[in-house]
Amino acid sequence: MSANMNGAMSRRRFLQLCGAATSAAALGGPRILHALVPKAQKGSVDQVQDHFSACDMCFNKCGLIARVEDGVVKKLDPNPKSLKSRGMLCARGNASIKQLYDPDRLKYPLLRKGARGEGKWQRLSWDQALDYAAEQLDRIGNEYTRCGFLFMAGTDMQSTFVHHFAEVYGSYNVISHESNCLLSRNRAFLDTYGVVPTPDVIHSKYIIMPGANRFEALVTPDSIDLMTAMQDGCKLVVLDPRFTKTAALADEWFAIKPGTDMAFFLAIANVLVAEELYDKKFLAEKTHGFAKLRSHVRRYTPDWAAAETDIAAADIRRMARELAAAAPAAMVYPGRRSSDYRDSTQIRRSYAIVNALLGNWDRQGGLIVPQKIKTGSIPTDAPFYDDNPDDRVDAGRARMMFDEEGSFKHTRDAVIEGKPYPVKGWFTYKTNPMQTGANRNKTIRMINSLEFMMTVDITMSDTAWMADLVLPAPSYLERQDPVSAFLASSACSGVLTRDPIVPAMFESKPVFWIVKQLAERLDLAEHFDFTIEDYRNAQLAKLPQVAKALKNDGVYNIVGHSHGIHEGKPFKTRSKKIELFSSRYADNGIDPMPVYNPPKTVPRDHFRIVVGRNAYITQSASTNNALLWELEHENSLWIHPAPAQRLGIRHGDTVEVKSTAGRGRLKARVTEDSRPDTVYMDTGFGVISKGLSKIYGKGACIAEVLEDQADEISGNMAMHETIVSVRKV
Ligand SMILES: Nc1nc2c(c(=O)[nH]1)N[C@H]1C(S)=C(S)[C@@H](COP(=O)(O)OP(=O)(O)OC[C@H]3O[C@@H](n4cnc5c(=O)[nH]c(N)nc54)[C@H](O)[C@@H]3O)O[C@H]1N2
Ligand SMILES: Nc1nc2c(c(=O)[nH]1)N[C@H]1C(S)=C(S)[C@@H](COP(=O)(O)OP(=O)(O)OC[C@H]3O[C@@H](n4cnc5c(=O)[nH]c(N)nc54)[C@H](O)[C@@H]3O)O[C@H]1N2
Ligand code: SF4
Ligand SMILES: [Mo]
Repeated sequence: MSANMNGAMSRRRFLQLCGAATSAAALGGPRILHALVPKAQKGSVDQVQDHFSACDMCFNKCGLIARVEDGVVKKLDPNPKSLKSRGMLCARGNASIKQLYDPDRLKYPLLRKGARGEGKWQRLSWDQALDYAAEQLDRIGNEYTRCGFLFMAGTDMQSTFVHHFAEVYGSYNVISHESNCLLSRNRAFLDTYGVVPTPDVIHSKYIIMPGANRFEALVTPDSIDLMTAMQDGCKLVVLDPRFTKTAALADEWFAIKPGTDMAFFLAIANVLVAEELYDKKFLAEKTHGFAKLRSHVRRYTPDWAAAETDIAAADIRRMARELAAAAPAAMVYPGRRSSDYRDSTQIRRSYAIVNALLGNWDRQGGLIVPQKIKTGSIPTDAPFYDDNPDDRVDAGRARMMFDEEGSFKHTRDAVIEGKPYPVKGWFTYKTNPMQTGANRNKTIRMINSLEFMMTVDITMSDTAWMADLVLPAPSYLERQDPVSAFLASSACSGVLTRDPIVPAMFESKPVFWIVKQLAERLDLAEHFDFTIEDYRNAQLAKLPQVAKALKNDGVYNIVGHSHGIHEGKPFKTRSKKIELFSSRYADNGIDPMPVYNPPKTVPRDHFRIVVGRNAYITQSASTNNALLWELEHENSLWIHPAPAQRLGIRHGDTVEVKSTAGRGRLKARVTEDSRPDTVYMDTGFGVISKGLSKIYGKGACIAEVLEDQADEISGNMAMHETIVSVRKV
């Protein structure tokens, strides 16, 4: 458990608090749970039932079994049949019970009364709320265009219904959290391999992990497989300006200078090429542009890279040789969140290219593309609106944006500017851009330029706090979801679903119901002429074996070989090969191979601020959870002792962090766990919502301090470009 300014809790105590069987009087415990559950929902005292579900405290969907006693969810256990989660339910998963029985939950529809963000609300009935929302959707669609209404849905099995609603309503301005997360990584790997691969961690013998934190930022099964692989002799090298838990457990950790990873990997490529440490047959058969790459990387020597990265040339050379010796069961871990630099796509291209040189494609311990089950669907069509503008509102603001994803950053800019056309309405579902979109002041400006904003959430997030209409949703333990097929690893892709474990509390309603009701009010009911049950049946119509496994085991696992299965098949790229050189980039005026530009210099006593995670916070969303809050009451600023001393800052002092975007006040955590030129703070604090009673008034909001620069190719947010000053207050 991380050193924590507010007192750490032992693992034993945490688990005691999770098991509601313990007398958890300090946190309310069973008595409060019972008080929150309406009498009618409680069963008889000795009724105990176990139900399958899939955790939704983050996107991983770990399989679980929920124990319900007397109508109350008492305990969650991992579902041993869920291969993806490998028998694990993390601290956040265990804390789901406190998400369900959270006194801070939204209970009924609320309409804003005072000024935006003032926190004055009027309770509405569902009919009043839906009539009002439909009226606004209709009005904005008519006064502007249908594209004048923006839709944003986060990670969720029901987000597909929000997308469907946007389509039939007539807006193609649909965004998600993904342009704040991993789109530049996806861009880079898609443009190199034609597909985004899965790292076969469990079989790997040598992993370089740049800018990823698998032992805290959990991704199942990679996090668990990494431990297994290391027990089996896999070597782990971590590049991170912070001493993370992953760094602590690694064989080697290099506190790389932020923003210089491309220099490191170009130098690795330089050594592999110069010393001919690559699979010649593989390169000849499967890659495009090797000769060009060879001359491109000649200038990127380890000696040159050492000065850029702060990693010794001898270490770079040694690691290149070690990687090659372990290949093809060796990899540069592709990573996940890549919302970091203006050239993130090109940085990730350099990872992809080193992987290609290692010849690890479709090989055990390398990069694989496991099978995925193709579920069915209900065919739907959407009306055509001929007065709509030609393109998305953010079109053309990045060079190669994903059409279906767009960019949060560029959309927000376009809305504020009102260009190329006005967007005046916003629907958000299960996403909290006030905390997860860099530059919070800009998000507030965007919201203030709107005529209507509605938010569907389970609590009064900062985003809900700014909305005009707030609608309460059930948590995952209370709702029925469609079926979801996922890719996981060499041993465990699969399918899962969710059924209500307990009835939805308060007046909460699932977003499927909400958009269906809106569709009815907008004369679009024919496009939502189905139930979730119908939808799920259509998904599983041709997959009886999946339906059976879901019923018996709570999950369907695809097992069997997942490497060596693409042999002889062309890559889905222009050249039908792995593109070391991208002619498509060249055609778009983009460097066809990654060209290194050094990051801007950090002036003395200024710092680069970076984003990251710990194991008990999910982005912004779990800091107010009663159990997880016990582990961290407020965030603090990681700052190295040397600059801290120069600035007269001692451990525990209150400091102000300031950038061109905004500022925040929080306590200093003086620690050698961060480079002297880099500071860090957790996300999910410094909230403006008074509806988050445990954390309101605590710590600072990193989204306020982060500037909103973007990756030039994908439009992905670039959050690590921000330079801050720090002073004691
Ligand atoms: N507990 C927990 N688990 C999670 C999540 C969560 O919120 N909480 N979120 C899930 C989601 S949505 C995602 S996308 C993944 C994210 O998983 P990761 O991408 O692994 O997570 P981050 O913590 O964002 O890791 C980024 C790391 O990069 C380091 N870093 C910053 N700048 C640089 C740089 O220039 N070079 C290098 N080499 N390193 C740098 C940061 O210090 C940080 O430790 O985690 C998933 N799992
Ligand atoms: N500062 C900062 N910014 C970040 C990141 C970061 O670590 N720090 N991480 C980036 C990454 S990798 C990602 S993926 C994005 C994620 O960005 P977001 O999509 O904003 O993710 P969360 O912060 O998890 O917010 C989820 C919201 O959904 C609500 N919610 C939870 N469960 C339910 C439910 O069952 N139903 C409904 N209706 N609502 C629910 C929560 O209350 C919360 O308001 O953020 C990105 N931006
Ligand atoms: S990693 Fe933890 S929070 Fe995420 S789905 Fe799994 S158990 Fe839940
Ligand atoms: Mo993410």
